[in-house]
Amino acid sequence: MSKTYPPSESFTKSAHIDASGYDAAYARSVSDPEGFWAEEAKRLDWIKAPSEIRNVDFTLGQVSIEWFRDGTLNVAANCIDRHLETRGQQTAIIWEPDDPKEPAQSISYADLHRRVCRMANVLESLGVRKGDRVIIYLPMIPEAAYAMLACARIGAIHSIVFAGFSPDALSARINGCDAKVVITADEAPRGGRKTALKSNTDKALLHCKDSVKCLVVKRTGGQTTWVEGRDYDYAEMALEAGDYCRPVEMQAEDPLFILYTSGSTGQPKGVVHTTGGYLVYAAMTHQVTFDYHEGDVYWCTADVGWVTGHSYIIYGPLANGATTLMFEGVPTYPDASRFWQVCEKHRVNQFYTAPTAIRALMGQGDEFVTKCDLSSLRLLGTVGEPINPEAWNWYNDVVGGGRCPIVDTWWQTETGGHLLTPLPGAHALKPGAAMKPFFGVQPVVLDPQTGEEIHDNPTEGVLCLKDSWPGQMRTVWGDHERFEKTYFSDYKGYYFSGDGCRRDADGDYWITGRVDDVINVSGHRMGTAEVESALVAHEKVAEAAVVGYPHEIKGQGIYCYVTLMAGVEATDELRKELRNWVRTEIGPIASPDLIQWAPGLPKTRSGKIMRRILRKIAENDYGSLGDTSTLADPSVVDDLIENRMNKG
Ligand code: 6R9
Repeated sequence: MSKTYPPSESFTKSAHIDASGYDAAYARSVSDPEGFWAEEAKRLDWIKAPSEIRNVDFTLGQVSIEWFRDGTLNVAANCIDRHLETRGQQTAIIWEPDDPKEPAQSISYADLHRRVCRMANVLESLGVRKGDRVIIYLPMIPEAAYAMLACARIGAIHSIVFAGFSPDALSARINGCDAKVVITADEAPRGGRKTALKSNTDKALLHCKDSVKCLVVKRTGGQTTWVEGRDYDYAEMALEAGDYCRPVEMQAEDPLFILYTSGSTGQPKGVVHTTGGYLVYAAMTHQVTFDYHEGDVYWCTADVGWVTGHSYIIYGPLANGATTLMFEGVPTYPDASRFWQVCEKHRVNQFYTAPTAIRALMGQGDEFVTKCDLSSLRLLGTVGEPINPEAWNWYNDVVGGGRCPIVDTWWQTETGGHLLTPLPGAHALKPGAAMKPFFGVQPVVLDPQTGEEIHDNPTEGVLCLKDSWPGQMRTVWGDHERFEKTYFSDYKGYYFSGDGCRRDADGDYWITGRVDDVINVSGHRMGTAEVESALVAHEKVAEAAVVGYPHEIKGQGIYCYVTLMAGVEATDELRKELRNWVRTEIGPIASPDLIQWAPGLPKTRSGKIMRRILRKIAENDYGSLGDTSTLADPSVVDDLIENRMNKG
């Protein structure tokens, strides 16, 4: 049994939820979901309070998910207006620019109200009305938040395209949701470099309807070309725009946003989230998971281009009247100390990031962390992928100084908010475990072959959800059939997450990764994450990705791509050493068959390793790599192909 980390007495004392509080509230949330969520809905200011709480059907062919159906509200009014009286002068958003020499900004709730109203009026003057779609293609600047909230204010549906995406990806999304307006900036500074967003948008718009308008925020003042009658200068228009714009009354089930996300097949899907349920869920999870208290400074390092940025930089925190930090830059610019310097500078209390960032920083040494004053930190969080125990321990010891609980939050674009996570004042943490269901969430482990629920512990299988929660996606934009097929057809009557998981003897959940990443070696099923975790536990390994490849005798063999720590020599000796290392860490069945030195791994711009590509290379099938254009650095693929291990 590995070490567990119970919450400290002092943390539990002031926490929103302690252990018995969790047990009681969880039990109620599943035995009386109507009563539970009717109560939780009161977190929001409704124009008309809902009387119908849930209408849910997971039956294939008639999947339908509705929460708070007859309620009406406005998301922007909930995130801004209702705070004005009590905290108008409190900082809503701290903005920290890419370049630390540029001053940070503090935007109060009163400022935010004015800015969002102006942006809303600008959008209205461009013809945007309730139900219209607006694409947001911006850097991590305050205008991105204004744009989101301005859309919500007038009932327009936003769809954010991460600023790292190409013109092709952008035009596909503009056309996919038939957007009226694209909001962009001249350039996006990141890590000391600049991406020419306006010029990308110009290219994208060549493939879109002529009627699409382009609203341009000037971030750097860089050179742009201008198309009269199509392009509009945001700063100029905002000067003219009025300071007030009335929030539109929305139905709870009116769409709030669309966010495109990739699945295992086909083109990215437009995940649709709606107004009432999404906001209740984002607000509640933000408060409870991060144990957010009035006055705290909270920082989520994600980009608003991903769901984490939607729920946990903007909507959840602002609905709670929090101070939320928006960071334009990257963890390693100007150097590997930047995250910690920002924490020190703004006295951050809760810090939420991704394991990939933790691993990258861990490889740079402790000094970058220890030279900063991190005494303000009270809680740490991770999201996006399983965290290996070494990274967890480093995060805990070096960043958190052993004082800060770590919430390992498992969720997806599709889920709107956290589904599995420890609650920091309630649960004894286990490094690498996503632990417990959030309130109202009913995870089940299914046998992937039979689709039957497994009730005994410990166990392992595919992770499904048996019932709905308010933050669940409602449909795929324009393609409800695809929604049903993707999530409700493999296991009838359940929402299928696409992830595998383990439930230990205590009933705690451990995500083992996407089920398409599970490999079967000599009849033994193994999570590639397990082998990866073992490899990165070795002091010379910075990062590793493991996939299966066809093996004559074993069925599948284990193929490892390994990135070494800076300065470590790649030798055959070291290969042997690593193989033995994994054998002793996990057992002989996990012994790597092939180890390829990888100077870089193919990652999406959000930092997820693209295992699909690594599998193809390992399988000798690199003729059909598929779309590599969304990779952060497509050139790493060529190097991997060149140096593939089992040639011929
Ligand atoms: C929020 C987000 C979703 C996929 C998900 C899973 C992986 C996310 C995780 C995790 C292990 C965690 N994932 N959180 N795996 N532990 N705490 O990341 O959304 O980009 O849609 O990705 O990410 O595989 O299915 P999204």
